[in-house]
Amino acid sequence: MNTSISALSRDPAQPRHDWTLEEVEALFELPFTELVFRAAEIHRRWFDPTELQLSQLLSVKTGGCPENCGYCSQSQHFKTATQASKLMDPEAVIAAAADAKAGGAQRFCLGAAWRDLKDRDLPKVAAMISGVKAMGLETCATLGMLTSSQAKALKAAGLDFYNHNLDTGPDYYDQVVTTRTYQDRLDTLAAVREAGMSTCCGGIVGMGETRRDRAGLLRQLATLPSHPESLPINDLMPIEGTPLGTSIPVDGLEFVRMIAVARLVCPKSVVRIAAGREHMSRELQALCFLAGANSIFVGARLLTTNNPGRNADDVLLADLKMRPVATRADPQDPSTLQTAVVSLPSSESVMVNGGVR
Ligand code: SAM
Ligand code: DTB
Ligand code: SF4
Repeated sequence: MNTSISALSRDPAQPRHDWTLEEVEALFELPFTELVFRAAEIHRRWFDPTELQLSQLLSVKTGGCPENCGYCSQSQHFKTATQASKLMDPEAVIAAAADAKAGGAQRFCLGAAWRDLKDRDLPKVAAMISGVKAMGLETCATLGMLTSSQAKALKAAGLDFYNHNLDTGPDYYDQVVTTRTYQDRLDTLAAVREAGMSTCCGGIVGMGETRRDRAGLLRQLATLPSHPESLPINDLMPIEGTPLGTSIPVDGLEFVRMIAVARLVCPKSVVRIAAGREHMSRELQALCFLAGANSIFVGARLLTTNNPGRNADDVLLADLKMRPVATRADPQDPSTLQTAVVSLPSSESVMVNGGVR
């Protein structure tokens, strides 16, 4: 088969790992309606477009971080309004997780303002994870860099997902943070995959990057050995006192393009509108869902900043006739991740990322 015929016969819904930067940039350049339509089509091949995955964050150790990420309220390099605090006790974390579950969260994500996890903190963190897991919630943590043995210990404690963002494209990275390298992030992601956990990995828009940098981030995610199971796209929450606190916001339509291209290059990933919904209209969020976003953070707080909160989100979901996705029995059990064919009321058959339905 010659190249042009094999390219024509390629099913765009099948994940690829050989994306070039030029191909990803070309998707961004499509007419807006064409891009959103294509992304919506691919979304329906793997997911029910009326379903949303709901995660909730808790900052279990706030502030005082030695890294200098230019967007972050928790870096000790910048003077911000965020108060530093010590690592929480597992009992308090488990109580917060119970509240989150009662409020409808499906996954609970522990965030710590660390450059890397220290072995001395592992027992306390492991107790938090196993307590949250025992409650029937999916577990996620974001604790900075990990060694392979730490990743294995977290997995053994019951951790399903590890969040570690690449933040931006490789060429813009050193404009955002200089205390670690892109390769450091890739190494931790490799340790997480090798330990058998799912990865949650994405980035931030609105840090002064170009569209090429945004395409560079998505290309990087799409060429990882396996696509992230969760792909968060954060719209910068500007923090007074940080170098990026006065960045010019990204236009809403460009944010939708970012979501749509993420959906096209990582067709089976759960794409999250992460930070930034606080300053997005309901219509903009709806457009993101049309373009392939199928996850949000719920709860009134992210880590140190605000989020819409339960009442606004309940109304939004009701008005859009969307509902929480049925939680998988075990995200680590490959049999629950297999795709299944389901019928929509229209009798149109679609492929969805299955599990208990
Ligand atoms: N210290 C760990 C790390 O950096 O991996 C975990 C916590 S860190 C706050 C988690 C992620 O939140 C960052 O990688 C970044 O992508 C996102 N984030 C942090 N501050 C943000 C902000 N002001 N606006 C949008 N996203 C932000
Ligand atoms: C992700 O991609 N975004 C979350 C979570 N993963 C850890 C964090 C958003 C933080 C927003 C700023 C704040 O609340 O401090
Ligand atoms: Fe530290 Fe994470 Fe904030 Fe960077 S993003 S300063 S590593 S808490």
